[in-house]
Amino acid sequence: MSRTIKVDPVTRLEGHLSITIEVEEGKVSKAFSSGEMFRGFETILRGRAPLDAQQITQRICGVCPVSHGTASVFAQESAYKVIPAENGRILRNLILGANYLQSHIIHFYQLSALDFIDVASILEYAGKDPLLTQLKGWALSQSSTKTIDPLAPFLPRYEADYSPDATLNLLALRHYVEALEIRKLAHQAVAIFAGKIPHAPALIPGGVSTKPLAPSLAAYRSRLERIQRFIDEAYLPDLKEIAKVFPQYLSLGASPGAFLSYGAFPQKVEQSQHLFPAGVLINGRLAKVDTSRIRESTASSFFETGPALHPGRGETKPAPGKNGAYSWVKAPRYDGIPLEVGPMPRLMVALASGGETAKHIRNELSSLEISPEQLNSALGRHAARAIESRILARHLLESIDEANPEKPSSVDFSIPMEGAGEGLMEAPRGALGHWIELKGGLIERYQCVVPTTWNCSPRDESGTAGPVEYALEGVRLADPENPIEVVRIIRSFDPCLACAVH
Ligand code: NFE
Ligand code: MG
Repeated sequence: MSRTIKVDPVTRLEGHLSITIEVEEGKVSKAFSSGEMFRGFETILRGRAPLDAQQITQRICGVCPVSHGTASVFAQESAYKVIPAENGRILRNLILGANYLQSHIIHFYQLSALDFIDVASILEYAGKDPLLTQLKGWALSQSSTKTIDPLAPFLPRYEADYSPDATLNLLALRHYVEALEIRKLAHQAVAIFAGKIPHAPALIPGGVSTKPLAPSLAAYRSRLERIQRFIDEAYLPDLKEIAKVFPQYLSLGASPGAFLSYGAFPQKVEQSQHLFPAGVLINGRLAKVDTSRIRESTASSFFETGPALHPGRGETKPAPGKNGAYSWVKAPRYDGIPLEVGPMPRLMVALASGGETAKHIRNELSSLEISPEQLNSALGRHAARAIESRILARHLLESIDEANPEKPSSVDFSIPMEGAGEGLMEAPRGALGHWIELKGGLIERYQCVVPTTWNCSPRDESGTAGPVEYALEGVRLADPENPIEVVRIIRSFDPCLACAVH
């Protein structure tokens, strides 16, 4: 007998996602991923001055504004034919890098850890750790009457096979609280060179508008060192312990094995080399990224149906209530293939590319006792975020000294009346592209293809499911009333629907 289950909204993620699954004989037979709202940034940008774009697109998201600002200045630099200043490249990497770290840490502790560890352990806590005592006191204070469950602040949650290891639960909960402080430091590190966060004003075509002055560099370094300690002493060890308790999630939730990375953290102003390299990896075969192969399908999306278009020619024509549509997310495809994007695909592309980063990834994987193949799984995605954080923190600390306080952080440019540009970068959640077209000195067309647009895409015109949909199909549910397996797999992608629908 088949039944339909709707998880709506999926909580502990950004934006409005609902997932509908069909369950047959205890297994997910079909999954449908729906972005539940329209935002219209691509429409808002039409007819505006081009320099508005890096400010307006940052409002797509409060979690990854730096990424949209960066993709926008890359798109404009490509349209204006300008190469940014070397200091600009370095400071952009420092800004984006600190934003990655806050994003990965909050995703693991605040958004995902409670899928695995048992938060109920806090009620039994009788020790003297101030953070845990505070957390227990807070939980109890929120439910001071006898009729309210003492776990109320953390409810509702599915009844599930949470970790039975009280020591692990309490340690992870301690880190849950500590992570908030770490995140604050990461935000401060971003703001030192970004001007403020969220929505960084300092990102401009040609570079950044702040300078790498010695006190700023020192302020950044001290915060990064503290964040690095947390990654090494809490994030990676907690991940390793959780993987020991839930080994099945090192295979559950795999996507078809087709990955994209545009390349993260350019090591040259020409973007010819990245800390995490660019590439398309399909069934183990690595190729150069060729964006002319990208098309966005609207077959199952609430947009007018037409031929799937390249984003450089893309259109945004909402069609609410369209027959057969079930999502406000478009469906990007590469040669017709849905690609998964994010930290795990970045590591997969880096491993296939070889070189220094691949060596670091292999070392980290072996300390976690995870094989490269196991990365394509729910816990593998979490492991990829932790590994990426560690490699990135080390790299950022090394690159602080490359900034030169004596040199400018940006170069001048002029805006042509006509032109077009493509800005490709890696946001924390994966490959992000902005496409801009200018006419009469104003924005004629602006299109974004966003990480969660790839991952949470609905079916395309040939009926092929998106990566999240695919990852859910075939999964066995221990208790369909409590589909914990489903949310563990969805959250492993770190979806941001606010971004996906833009
Ligand atoms: Ni709103 Fe974002 C990142 C971008 S995700 S969080 O990372 O771009 O689709
Ligand atoms: Mg778009």
